[in-house]
Amino acid sequence: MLMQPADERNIAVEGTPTRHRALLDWVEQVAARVRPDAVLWCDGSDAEWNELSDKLVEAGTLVALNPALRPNSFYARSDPRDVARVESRTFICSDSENDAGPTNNWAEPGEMRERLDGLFSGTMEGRTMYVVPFCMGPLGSDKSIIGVEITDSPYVVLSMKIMTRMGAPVLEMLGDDGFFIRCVHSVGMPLSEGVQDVAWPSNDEKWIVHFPETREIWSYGSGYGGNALLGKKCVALRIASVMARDDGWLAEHMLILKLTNPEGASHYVAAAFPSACGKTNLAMLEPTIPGWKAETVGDDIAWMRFGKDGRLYAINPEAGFFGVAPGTGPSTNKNAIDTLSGNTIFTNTALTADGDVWWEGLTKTPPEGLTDWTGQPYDPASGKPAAHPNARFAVPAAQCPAIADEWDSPEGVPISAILFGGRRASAVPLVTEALDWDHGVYMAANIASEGTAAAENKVGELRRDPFAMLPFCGYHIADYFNHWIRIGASAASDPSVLPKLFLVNWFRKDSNGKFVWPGFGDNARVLKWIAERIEGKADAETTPIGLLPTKGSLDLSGLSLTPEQTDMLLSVDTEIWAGEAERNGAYFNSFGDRLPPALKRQQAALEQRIAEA
Ligand code: GTP
Ligand code: SPV
Ligand code: MN
Repeated sequence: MLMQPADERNIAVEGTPTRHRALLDWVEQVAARVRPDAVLWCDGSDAEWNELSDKLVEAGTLVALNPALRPNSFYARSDPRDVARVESRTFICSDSENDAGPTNNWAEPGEMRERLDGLFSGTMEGRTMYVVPFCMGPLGSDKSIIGVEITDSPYVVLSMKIMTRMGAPVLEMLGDDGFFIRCVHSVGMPLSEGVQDVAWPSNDEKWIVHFPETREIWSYGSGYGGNALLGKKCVALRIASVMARDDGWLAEHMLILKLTNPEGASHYVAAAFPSACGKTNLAMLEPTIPGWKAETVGDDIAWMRFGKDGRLYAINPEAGFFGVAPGTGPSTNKNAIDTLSGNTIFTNTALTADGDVWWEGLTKTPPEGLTDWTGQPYDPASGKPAAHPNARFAVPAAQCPAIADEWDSPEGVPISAILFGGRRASAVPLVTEALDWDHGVYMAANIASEGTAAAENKVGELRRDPFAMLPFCGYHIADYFNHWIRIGASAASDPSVLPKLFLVNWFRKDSNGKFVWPGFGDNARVLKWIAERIEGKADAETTPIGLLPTKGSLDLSGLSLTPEQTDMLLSVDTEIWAGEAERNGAYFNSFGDRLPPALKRQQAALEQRIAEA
């Protein structure tokens, strides 16, 4: 850790850990605007972690958890107004409004820069400005992308150490003139004369701003998750999706898992589900079917490029999991529970009397003497949850007992199947295989999902979330659809090994509002069918909406589903699907001429198949 007092801040080569002139100049420029008390270059060392965590415990931002129960772990309570991503405050400031498209907020870049100049002017007064070099992807991989986040939040620094490869090795990889993405973050609470700091500084005014052409991010006012850990959603999805469009690859909101059958043959599978719709859980699942094994490669983001052999290879650009705590328990996701044994930062869970964390779903009943996420003694009779529904853990990926050996392989893993899904109480079957690549793109473009606590939209309300990328695509979503169509036809791909595409839905509900499918470890049954489809071993029935498992080809042995329940999971109601198709068509029409012709053809073909059924 290298400290530079502001008054001696000659950001020359000497005294700084890099000779990268453009980086040094930029750090100096930002410092001149935000006017911190000191500038600190983070090296990512354990000593730095200890120093910062001690400081945050002293300041009351972090509670050190009971080391006998959870060593080197900490607990933070955010400001209750700063608990999730803020999509309404997230902007894509492309030069042209049309390039941001109808699903992003856009502002004129010049005007936005002026506004940011004002907001960031003096925003770090009284604070330390941390310079955090980070690498998305394995160190030394030609598939990785380097960023540098300037932040005034030590909580962000600690979280970045968990979630990314961070510090000195990254500067080394960057060299004297390497490319890096510029990320500036401030909680937006300068400690001017007389201002007393608070445990979780933030600002009611929030701006999460991306300049895709210059690959820049400016984030103001929030200290939380995807708003503040800029390597994650801002770099690895919004900016990376633009870079991927320009360079012919894919940056996606997807988990990656390795599935091995009883004979020892493996397939790698990627899956895109909207926020809080089951990626972490599927990435860590423990199959309930004998002999099958699942291992984790990534739980939230996948970058995929064609290899020389024409296969699509995926890397997980992250180094940690920033997962939803509530609902995570020994019976639903034991691997996650075991991952969290130490070195973890928890945010907005409840705190137990003996200095550990708790959330709904960890145990059946809450222990006595809980403090809830707002800091109040918890009253189970209140009907309110003790943990915020979007309470999260940040934990190193390497700690996961199910982590695959190749999780940080610089080449990535070859993908055999890509799943898309969402929360759909009705209509959508358990699993549907696409008829071909373009049909899969059509299905993914039409994903809709019931809202969750991970974002601002109403919980339970159905919203379109194409490819689970609605909040994360850094450009016009219809151009993104077209990019996917082009990837399928890419000269770099070998069509015979292009991943097969599937639509899945774990969230079908019966008339009593109960989930019909047991989910979690039993999702391995669906993965088994998918693996057997890839190998040409399992049967499928052609329906107007795609290929469904035949009765008998999906392994339901040992489950106590009634025939009606199985039927509900595995049948297609053409009347309901006529309505779905109509709504898809209306959704597509909202993109006008920008919608790729291939998707117009898919729309017409679906309508025709339903009409003929
Ligand atoms: P983000 O980190 O926001 O991107 O979320 P995620 O997609 O990783 O979701 P996660 O796996 O954390 O799951 C979110 C919620 O969905 C939790 O409450 C889980 O218990 C629940 N869930 C996950 N898988 C299943 C499933 O198969 N069936 C049911 N019924 N619920 C599930
Ligand atoms: C999501 O909302 O998809 C997350 C959490 O993974 S956050 O990092 O806050 O975006
Ligand atoms: Mn996510």
